[in-house]
Amino acid sequence: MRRKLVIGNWKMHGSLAANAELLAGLRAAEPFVCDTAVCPPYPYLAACVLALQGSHIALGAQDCSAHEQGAYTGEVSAAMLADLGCRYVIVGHSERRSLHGEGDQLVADKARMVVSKGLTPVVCVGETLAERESAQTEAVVKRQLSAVIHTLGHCVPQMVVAYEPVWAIGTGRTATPEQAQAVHAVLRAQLKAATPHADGMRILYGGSVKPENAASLFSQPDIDGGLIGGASLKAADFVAICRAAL
Ligand code: G2H
Repeated sequence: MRRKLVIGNWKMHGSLAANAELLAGLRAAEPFVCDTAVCPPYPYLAACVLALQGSHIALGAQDCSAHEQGAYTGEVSAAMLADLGCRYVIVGHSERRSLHGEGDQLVADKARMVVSKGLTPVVCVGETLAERESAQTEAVVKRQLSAVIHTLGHCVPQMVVAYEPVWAIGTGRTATPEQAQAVHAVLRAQLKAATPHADGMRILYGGSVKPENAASLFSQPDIDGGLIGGASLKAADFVAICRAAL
């Protein structure tokens, strides 16, 4: 039995005041039946650590460098995120892949760096609309996950996978529970071929998850929670989504 996990990806939103209000709203709703985490922008992580003291809501980051340390202006290392108290690091989000040209091997290298610092990479995979419409969905997500599987080796069970169809991200267009489950089953099978621990691994769904559609998505056998963007910015919505993750 996998415990569900709901992660808020705040993307490039927030302010000190808005974050404090949001976290206070989430803390007031604790405890949750699922595991929960929030991923604020880097500059707010330290303040969020303090705001989450004594809470079961974990902290994550939205990205990290594939490098250990060094002359990489603007980059943030996985070691720094561990130092701050992060538990999760999102890697390979489609916005990183499409807007910053991140390829499969770079994403895999980031995941390996995250694992090496004792943190959990949340590895995002997903197809574009053109790829779905040309029946490439399975091939694309398998290719993306394969790079990470080969790079992590025996550490594969330490990652969380997030399936985020690009056409459903921030568009208000959600994959149906059946569409999402079909891809999650493909990913589970791929993990099973790589590790005997695949049944214990969590595969999250992301892409316009809202309070209204969360329960039907989370009721699918291979959907183990969600990576939530827009709806994670309002405490009431994020709380409702966490409560749907039974
Ligand atoms: C997908 C998701 C969070 P949203 O990017 O990672 O965002 O829920 O706004 O589609």
